[in-house]
Amino acid sequence: MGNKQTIFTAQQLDAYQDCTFFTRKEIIRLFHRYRDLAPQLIPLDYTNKPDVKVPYELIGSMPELKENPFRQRIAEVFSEDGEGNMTLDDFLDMFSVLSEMAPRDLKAYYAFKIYDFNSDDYICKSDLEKTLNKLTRNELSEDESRLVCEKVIDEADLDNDGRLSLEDFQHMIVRAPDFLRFSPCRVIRMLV
Ligand SMILES: [Ca+2]
Ligand SMILES: [Ca+2]
Repeated sequence: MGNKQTIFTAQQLDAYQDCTFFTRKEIIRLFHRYRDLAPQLIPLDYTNKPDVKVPYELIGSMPELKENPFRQRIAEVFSEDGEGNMTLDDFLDMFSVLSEMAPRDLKAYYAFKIYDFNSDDYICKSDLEKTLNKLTRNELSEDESRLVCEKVIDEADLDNDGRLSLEDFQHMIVRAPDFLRFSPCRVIRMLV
């Protein structure tokens, strides 16, 4: 036990560094945050890749997520099981994309997946309504919400198929980058 760091092998740390925007130090710090969520579940030795997950309830209660109306969708999108229960790899991926170092294109790609509630690779009107209701914390009436959604689709739907593909969405983001920031008032002002 003389080694300071016995959680990962050097190769594992290299791989994590390659797949995320984090330094070794940050990876180890995030590992400890991950483990602290469920110390009885998560071993301190990851060199043999333990097959364990932290349940969504604990992930969603983290300070970075607990105020975010999309926390459950975020966890679902980043979890391999699709239900928000996270392996360490899922967890590091999520924080990497949410970090300031992640490029806007990558954030937009994941925002699209998060807003695509039924995971059919399009944001349709009902996805957009759900997104809007979460962004505004249900402050819009049904009519207002429908109106905004129609307007968004009308403006962003470049190929006129009545729904937003990733490409449509990326164009919209370029014109209205604040959409990525999950800020209700700004989004509404911008869209209406
Ligand atoms: Ca969809
Ligand atoms: Ca379209």
